[in-house]
Amino acid sequence: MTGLAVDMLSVHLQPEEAANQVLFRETVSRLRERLDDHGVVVIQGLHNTKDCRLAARHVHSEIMSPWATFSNIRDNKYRKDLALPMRGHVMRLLRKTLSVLAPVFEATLGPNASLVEFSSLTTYSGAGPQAFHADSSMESVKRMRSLGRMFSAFIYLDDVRPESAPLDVVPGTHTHFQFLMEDEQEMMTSVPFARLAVPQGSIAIYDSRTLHRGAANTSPFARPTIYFSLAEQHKLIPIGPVYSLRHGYRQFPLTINNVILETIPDEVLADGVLVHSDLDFRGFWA
Ligand SMILES: O=C(O)CCC(=O)C(=O)O
Ligand SMILES: [Fe+2]
Repeated sequence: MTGLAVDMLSVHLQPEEAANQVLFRETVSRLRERLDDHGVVVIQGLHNTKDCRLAARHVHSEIMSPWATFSNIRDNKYRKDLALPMRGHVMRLLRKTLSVLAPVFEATLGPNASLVEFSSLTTYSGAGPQAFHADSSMESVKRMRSLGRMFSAFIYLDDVRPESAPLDVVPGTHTHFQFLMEDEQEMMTSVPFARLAVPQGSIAIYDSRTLHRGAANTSPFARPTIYFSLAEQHKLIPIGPVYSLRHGYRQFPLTINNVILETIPDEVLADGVLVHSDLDFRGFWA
């Protein structure tokens, strides 16, 4: 289902909120409610076309680099998952996103959540559907309570059409999917799901326990995204996700505030190597 299902899971920003990059208190509550109740929310109209295009070019240039190494995600033949350098247009987009959404993450994950993934996922024409899955799993409610809550957020750098690899989600599964018997889990993959065909500049945030998949791309267009994952601080993080983050950044416990306040040490930011986009963008996009 697209249309109505996407509307139910979406929060549209008021023009004033998008322009000032500050959310109204009611918007923060609405986003929190969706995340608590459905395990997924879409925010439309967060980023403008120019920022999305610049980030998409940056990602494309990184993917084309002969040194690019890709993370091992599900069904990755036509899906390229590339952990990103924390610089340039993609970093600006991350900073902008976290600055605006900080109150939402504070309300759901507590103060200053940890940044555990910063990556890009481009799904090319010809990709088949992934199997429905939850990114993290845990064996008991007790275990779930002791683990940190974790969200992943995809920023769509181009319009996502129903046939260009949208995210399919089964809302509300974050509370119990883990604890179903195997055949019950199987049944959950055949219930109606929401197909998040959303305009460029939207962001989808989902709980890592929510049942979802990357759908097929039968269109001629690639679906470029950047994504990040945040987890509650001072708790163990769930097992399951690929934790797609450049190796150098794993040495330092990165948080939302490090990104917003630009307090990541230079040696961590440098990550040891010159990246392809440094050459590509020199003097070109400045
Ligand atoms: O591509 C997407 O929209 C989702 C990808 C995904 O769920 C995964 O690789 O675990
Ligand atoms: Fe996933």
